[in-house]
Amino acid sequence: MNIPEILIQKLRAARHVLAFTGAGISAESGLATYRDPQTGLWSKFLPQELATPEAFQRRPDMIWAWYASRRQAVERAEPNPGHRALVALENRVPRLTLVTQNVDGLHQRAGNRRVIELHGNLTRTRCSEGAHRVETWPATEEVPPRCPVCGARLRPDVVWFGETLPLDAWEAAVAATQDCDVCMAIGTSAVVRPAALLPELAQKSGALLVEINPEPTPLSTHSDVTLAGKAGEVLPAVVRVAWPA
Ligand code: BV8
Repeated sequence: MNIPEILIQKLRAARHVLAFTGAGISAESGLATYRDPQTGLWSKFLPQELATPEAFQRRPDMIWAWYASRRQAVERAEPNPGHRALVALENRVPRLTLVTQNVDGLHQRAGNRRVIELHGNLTRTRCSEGAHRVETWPATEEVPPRCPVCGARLRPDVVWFGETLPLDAWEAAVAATQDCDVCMAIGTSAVVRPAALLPELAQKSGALLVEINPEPTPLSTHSDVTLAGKAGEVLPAVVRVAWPA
C-alpha cells in the first residue's frame, strides 16, 4: 500500500487528529455493515426500516429481537487490526478525537480512551419513556421487557432514524472538526446525516481529508487523500510508515 508523503508529514506534525468511523471498520470483525444484505428473520428488511421509532411502536417484539441478535454478534466479535491501529494512533499524536457512527462498542473494547458515539450503543439499554439507562431488569417472558422504574418498554440505547443525535456528542464532534489538522473518514458510506457532514466540515476548516474505504463514496471526490483498501490493512500500514518502530 503506497501511503502518500503528504499524509505521513501531516500526521507526524499533527496536534489534533479526528478519526471518523463507520460500519466498515467493524466488517473485519465479522459484523455486517448496513450495506450487506440482512440475514435470517430480517432478511426482507432494510436496517433503515427497522431502526426507527415507528417500527418499534408497530413491532416492539421484533425490533427488540433484532437488537438482541445484533448484541450477540457484537459480544462474539473482537476488535480487529483497524481498531487497534486507532489505539496506536491515539498513543502517537498529541490528541485524537474518535467519532464513531458505530453502535458496537468495539473502539472502547480495543482500548481507545475517548470515543464519541453519535448513534449510541446497542450493548446499552434504556427506558423508552424516561430515557434513563437500565442495566438489569427482572427475568420475564415479556418481549421487550419493562422498565423496572416506570413499567414502560425497554429499548436499545441507540439513535433511530428520525431521532436527534445526543447534543453533547454532536457538539463535541463539530468542535473537533473545527480544530483538527487531519480528518480520517474510515469505513463509512457517508450517507447518513448529519454525521456525514463532519468530514467536509473538517476539510473546510483546513484539515487534510483522508478517506479509507475499499469502495468510492460521495466523499471520494472531495478527499485530499483516498486510500482504497480495508481499514484492517490500511490503518496499520499508515501508523507503521508514519512512526517506524
Ligand atoms: C436526524 C443506530 C433529525 C441504529 C443509525 C434525506 C436526505 C438526507 C437525510 C435524511 C433524509 N431523510 C431522512 C434523513 C435523515 C436521516 C438520514 O440520514 N437518512 C439517510 C438514510 C438518508 N438521519 C436521521 O434520521 C438522523 N437524525 O436527522 O434527526 C431531527 C432533527 C430534529 C428533530 C428530530 C429529528 C439519525 C441517524 C442515525 C440513525 N441510526 N444507527 C442502528 O444501528 O440500529 S445509522 C446507522 O447507519 C449506523 O449507525 C451508521 O451511521 C449508518 C450506516 O452508515 P455506515 O456506518 O457508513 O455504514 P454503511 O454500511 O452504510 O457503509 C459501510 C462502508 O464501509 C461502505 O462504504 C463500505 O465500502 C465500507 N467497508 C466495507 N468493508 C470495509 C469498509 N471500509 C473499510 N474497511 C473494510 N474492511
